[in-house]
Amino acid sequence: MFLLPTEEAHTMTDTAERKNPYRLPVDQLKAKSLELRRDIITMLVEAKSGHTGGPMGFADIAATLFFHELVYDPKNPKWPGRDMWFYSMGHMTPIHYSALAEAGYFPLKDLMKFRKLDGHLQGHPSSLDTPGVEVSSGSLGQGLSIAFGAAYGSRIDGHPRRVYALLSDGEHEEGSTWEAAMAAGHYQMDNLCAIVDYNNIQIDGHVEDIMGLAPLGDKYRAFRWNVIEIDGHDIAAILGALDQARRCKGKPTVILARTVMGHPVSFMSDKFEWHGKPPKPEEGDKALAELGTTYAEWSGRLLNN
Ligand SMILES: Cc1ncc(C[n+]2csc(CCOP(=O)(O)OP(=O)(O)O)c2C)c(N)n1
Ligand SMILES: [Mg+2]
Repeated sequence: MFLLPTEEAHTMTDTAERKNPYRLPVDQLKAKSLELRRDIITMLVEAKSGHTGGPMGFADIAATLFFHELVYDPKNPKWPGRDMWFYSMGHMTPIHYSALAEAGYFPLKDLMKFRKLDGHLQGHPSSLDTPGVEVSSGSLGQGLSIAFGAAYGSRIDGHPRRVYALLSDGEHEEGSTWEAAMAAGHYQMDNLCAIVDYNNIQIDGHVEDIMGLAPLGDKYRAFRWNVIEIDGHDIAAILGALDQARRCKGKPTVILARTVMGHPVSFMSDKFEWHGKPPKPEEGDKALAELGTTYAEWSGRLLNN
């Protein structure tokens, strides 16, 4: 039997209660994505370093995954019955950590120690330090291979879990992504779902100007994938795509989610300059005002929970 390194053999009891612990409806998922965005801005102002734009753009997808779709137990991160997700885009930690904290993996106040020496939330995720982080990442292009391996192992095990590879558009410039795509198509890995944060932005410009990906859907179809294209800010569409992916048999699914970097903050939206910098305090105030709160209110919420 194939075993993932830290896991014990699963039993029927381990997997019997497989469901998301929240299963929030659409309106509450929208509210949750707003909370995640407030967390991101607040923790980045406090940290004085980190990535703002990508995490903000991915908040609707993360809210839907963590508060409706993924199967996990925040009090038992290594529960053998869990789904697995891999943030291949390691720089997206602000959204990954805020979702983990809001889901109950660790206290919200830990977010205020993002990137600090006395905290456990590194700039890029470390599976040795942070509960809920399945694998360390940051070197782009590795996540789909890792997810493919986990999906293949789970299938050999007869485990009902689903495996999610959370990918960026920029990292499709890495050849290893395409090796994994080819393997997953060939092996008909229908327990694998990739979600691409298709914001058309990478570190210093637009993806189409630097190394064009289009037509990305056709490329995945050529590699024998089920392809779903959605607006990555439409929560009902995200739910529908995840459902369709779950029901697709004989093929892995890729959800190409069109997102806007920095969304919905006016002065961050679709600006590659916000890829890798935090808001200065006055920029944080402006962003939080657009998100309906203040730094004092939201940092107070984080520090007291
Ligand atoms: C293998 C590798 N090469 C380069 C980098 C440096 N890098 C970090 S983020 C990034 C931009 C990639 O674009 P995308 O992942 O789409 O990021 P977005 O700007 O949309 O958040 C790059 C080149 C890296 N982390 N890993
Ligand atoms: Mg991008």
